Amino acid sequence: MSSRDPLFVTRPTLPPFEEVQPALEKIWQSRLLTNGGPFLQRFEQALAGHLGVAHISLVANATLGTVLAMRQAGITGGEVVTTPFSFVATSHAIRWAGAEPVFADIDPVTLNLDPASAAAAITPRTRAILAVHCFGVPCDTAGLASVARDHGLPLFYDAAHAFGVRDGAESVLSHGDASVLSFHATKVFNTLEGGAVILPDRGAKLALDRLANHGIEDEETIPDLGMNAKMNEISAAIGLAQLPHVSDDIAARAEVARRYWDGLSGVAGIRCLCPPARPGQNHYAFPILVGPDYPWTRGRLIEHLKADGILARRYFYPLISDLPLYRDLPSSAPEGLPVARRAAEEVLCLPIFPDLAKADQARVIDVVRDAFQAP
Ligand code: T4K
Repeated sequence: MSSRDPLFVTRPTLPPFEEVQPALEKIWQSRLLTNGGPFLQRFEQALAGHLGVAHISLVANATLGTVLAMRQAGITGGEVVTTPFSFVATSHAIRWAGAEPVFADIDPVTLNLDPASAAAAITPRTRAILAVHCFGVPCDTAGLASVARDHGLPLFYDAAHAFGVRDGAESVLSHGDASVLSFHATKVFNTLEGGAVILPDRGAKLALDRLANHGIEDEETIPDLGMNAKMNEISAAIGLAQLPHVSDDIAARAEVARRYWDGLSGVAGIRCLCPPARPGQNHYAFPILVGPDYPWTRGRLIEHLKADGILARRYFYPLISDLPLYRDLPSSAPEGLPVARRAAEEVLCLPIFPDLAKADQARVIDVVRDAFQAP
């Protein structure tokens, strides 16, 4: 990328076109475009092997995958305890599943759902907990599992950001009653649009597959209120072609993260959320928290970056609980959620993607450091 182009917060990675072309030709010849075709079958198997998990259902996107993961577990109403510090799809999925979100506060270190706050938000109407591995940083999975177990609740993970993330020796996707990955264009691994639901057993996987195909069991038997959430054959073929490249992509992201860390971790008032030395990361994002000791406000930093063509983004501001759709819920009260509120005021995601040029990245670091030179 030339330094004259706008520098986006992310850029999709695509496999070399010639590696996808033969698959596209096969799809054109076979005219099998969707509904569980051969590329989907192959991709599903290859992905399970790559991620080290046994039961995967591919879906059209993570939002539908999350709705169906909850429906598959029998959620049709009541309340679901969740984090307000996420992309709006997390709470929208709860509403589409027929339940109401109840917001609990986040942990100040991970910015993920705080188990104690989640426990305090549980009422007799609670049907589940939906946590998010925000920016690919693992949640306190042991703490959340213990809360879920104590209250007899299913625990779901929005793992949209967590492709390939490991938590110790294990895939972070092996926790809970379902984890949902996003393969949207902006993610570490993309199929243009797409997603996957990781489930604990084959029965749950088959139930989710059926829900994603209108609830159809066979031509005459349609027992469930399903929907259309199927991944198509072109997305599956792109996924298959991406898979051999994703480890190199993550390694390239790790180098970008390392350079940000070297350039910014000592800057007064700036906290880098994801120290690159932490093992098992995928470096989906490079979030910084712009604190009171930094000379500029976050807004002023954004303006300075923009003036240099750098389009950093406030993921996630506003809090979901402050959106008109959700702000009248009792758990959205302004005096609640202090940690999430502060994170939303301070967070800024800097550009990160595998082929981010060193010179472009140096510009980002320079602008952040400029605050100490400017009058
Ligand atoms: N849960 C969480 C925690 C999520 O973060 C998300 C999605 C979901 C669930 C839902 O997953 P899916 O149902 O989508 O599978 C973007 C993405 O659209 C969204 O998928 C993502 N989270 C969110 C964090 O970011 P926007 O509105 O900020 O996207 P946009 O279009 O401004 O894109 C950001 C930048 O990426 C652009 O400035 C340029 C670059 N870009 C984007 C696209 C789409 C490209 O270079 N090429 C592209 O094709 O939401």
